[in-house]
Amino acid sequence: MKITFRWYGEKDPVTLDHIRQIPAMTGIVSAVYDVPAGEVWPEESINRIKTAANSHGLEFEVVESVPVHESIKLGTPDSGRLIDNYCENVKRLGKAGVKVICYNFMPVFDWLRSELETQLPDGSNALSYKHSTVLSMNPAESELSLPGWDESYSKEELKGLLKKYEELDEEGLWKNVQRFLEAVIPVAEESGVKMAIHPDDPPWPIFGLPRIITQLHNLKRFLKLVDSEANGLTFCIGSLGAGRFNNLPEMIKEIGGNRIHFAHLRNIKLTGEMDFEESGHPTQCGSLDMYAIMKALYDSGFDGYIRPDHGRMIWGEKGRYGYGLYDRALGATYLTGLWEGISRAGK
Ligand code: DNO
Repeated sequence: MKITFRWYGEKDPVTLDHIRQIPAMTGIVSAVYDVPAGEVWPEESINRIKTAANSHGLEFEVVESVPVHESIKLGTPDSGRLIDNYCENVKRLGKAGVKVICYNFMPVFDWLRSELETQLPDGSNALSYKHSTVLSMNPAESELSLPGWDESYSKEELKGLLKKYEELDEEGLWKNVQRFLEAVIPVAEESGVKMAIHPDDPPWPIFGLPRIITQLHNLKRFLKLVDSEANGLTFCIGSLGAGRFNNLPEMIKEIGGNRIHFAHLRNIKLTGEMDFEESGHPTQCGSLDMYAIMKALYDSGFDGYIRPDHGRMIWGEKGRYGYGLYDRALGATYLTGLWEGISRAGK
């Protein structure tokens, strides 16, 4: 297991100097941020991230994310060219020493929260999700913005996209993800890269858009589409754990450590049937049993990368929602300690 930390590049207020001081940190998780989705990443840009990481004593072995262009998800006629570009990115990243690529197949919107600054009783701020608020939102008019979202669309383009998805049901999305995998996985195998799809967050359809990477049955179906170790998962417990129907340790056991290449480990507190707040990482702060989850990962033979995920804003920190330094750093040391306890006891 290697513990890593997400870094949003040169413009991130959290610097590589900060990250290297987090105890036991091995590397960064990053991406080329100035190339639009669907285009090929220049090798110089990839190598710049690697050089910056390495010069701070950190590795750059995990990319999050190489975005999948909406035309690929929709299966429109230009998707062939865009899939070729995707394959080229996989090759280039493999050449630069990247071992895992995280990506997602969520239509239009990436992760979603309804509140960005929910005040918790201890005075910290966290992201939260209230389903009734989301139901009342108009996605084409909302001003909401979260780190990692593709915001290159105008309001008109966004409306057009939403309309196109109305004609594509879940089975259509399955067909398009299969076509994507059939092209990309052989290239990943040749390039020494493992693909790791990120689950849909939250794990249910939003704004009438289909979502398929949501629960055990679907994850198993996904892994069988192309039955190769290079076709794997990012096991994001905050995403999957929002669904009360998901038993996370059981899912890890069923899937097996050889298909989980990356784990996003954070805690959430379930506050309603489909509502939750993000919390501090330790088990006692939220609804997820972090010990049972990490133990299941250990027992499954998992040997991939982990990272702390969204942190609360604590100690007056201001920054990217979910991606400040302090609470994620606390999360990292907690995860490192928990893993040490589990792995030593397992010997
Ligand atoms: C949220 C993240 C997501 C995730 C992408 C992966 O913080 O976990 O933005 O990185 O969906 O493609």
